[in-house]
Amino acid sequence: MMNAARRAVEYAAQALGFSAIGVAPADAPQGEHLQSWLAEGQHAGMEWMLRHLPARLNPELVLKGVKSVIILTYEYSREDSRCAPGNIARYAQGDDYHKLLAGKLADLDETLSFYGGTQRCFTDSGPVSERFFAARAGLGWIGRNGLLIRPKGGSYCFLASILTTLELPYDTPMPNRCGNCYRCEQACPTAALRNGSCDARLCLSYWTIEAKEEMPNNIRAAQGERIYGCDACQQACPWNHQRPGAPRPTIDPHLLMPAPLSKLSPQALSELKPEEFEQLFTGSPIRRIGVPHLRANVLPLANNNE
Ligand code: B12
Ligand code: SF4
Ligand code: SF4
Repeated sequence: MMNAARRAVEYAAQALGFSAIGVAPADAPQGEHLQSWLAEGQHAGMEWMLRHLPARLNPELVLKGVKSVIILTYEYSREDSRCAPGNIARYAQGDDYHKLLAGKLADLDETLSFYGGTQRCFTDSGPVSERFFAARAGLGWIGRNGLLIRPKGGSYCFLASILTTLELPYDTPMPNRCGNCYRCEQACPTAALRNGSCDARLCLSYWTIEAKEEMPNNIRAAQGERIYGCDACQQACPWNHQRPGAPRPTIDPHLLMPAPLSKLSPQALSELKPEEFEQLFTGSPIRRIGVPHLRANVLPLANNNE
């Protein structure tokens, strides 16, 4: 019966465009690393991470009776993220993935309900350690850049999670294959990576997206052309380099950069009026940072280009 539920959700996920699926037992995730990371303040200004801690350590608080955590991967663009206005991280070039994947997850929820399950679904939105469960579900390993690395797909993918009360057949974790490689650590412009983990206080992704406070000068000096997110520790990773003859994954066209954005200059982007910002970024993940933060990210580039 539960094998049938697993087959049904696998089949439905493939039809919805997910590239892989794995299942992990929902036992309390190993929390020592997360707790010491938080205790050291590496979450910077993301106070919500402290509030999420009890639920992170105990998935039962997220869904009563939870037995399994299903993790799905969804590919995003691998193209160089340099466009006219600057460097936008690959994952944020197209439509908002939270919304795109929410509809697909609702379909999978329905499939699992048919087999008697109760579910809660998330993508980058809930108190679930998505990378931990992805590795536990055998989809890849956690690299020195802190990201899930897949032997055939690298790290350019979103993770989505479904907590379910169904006890599905579980997958086996795979060994870490980073070996003696430290390219991600060496490529990080701010030395944010240490011992396989990223310190958000130093991370350009944090400063260009999440931070409510002004970017400190030492981080600003390392910003380069990045105006939203940072891909340096992914670009450096050999598992993300296209192997000759290997098939390229099909990317959902919703996740590609729209032409009007790719043609803007940093100057034009820094001078956007609120209504122009809305027009350009409605439906994009970039919208959430608002005009003042985007302007602050773009201004150094706009000034350089004058
Ligand atoms: C907070 C957050 C951030 C913060 C903090 C980053 C960080 N250090 O986690 C900021 C804003 C900086 C950020 C940046 C990015 N993020 Co982010 N982020 C998250 C979020 C919401 C939580 C991550 C978290 O819990 N961090 C706390 C640390 C301590 O946990 P952790 O590193 O995951 O460690 C766990 C496991 O590794 C494991 N573990 C157990 N024992 C041990 C022992 C050791 C020694 C280690 C190392 C780990 C370990 O347990 C830990 C706790 O559960 C997740 C979504 C989610 N709900 O999970 C997305 C998520 C991790 N982010 C994602 C992405 C894409 C990015 C960026 C690439 C975006 C960009 N291009 O700008 C960068 C990459 C930065 C990096 N190298 O990590 C994706 C990753 C996809 C993938 N292939 O792995 C996720 C999963 C979102 C999603 N659903 O797709 N992110
Ligand atoms: S996202 Fe950029 S700043 Fe953050 S850890 Fe990776 S390379 Fe460093
Ligand atoms: S760059 Fe090297 S060390 Fe870093 S995640 Fe990739 S394989 Fe691992």
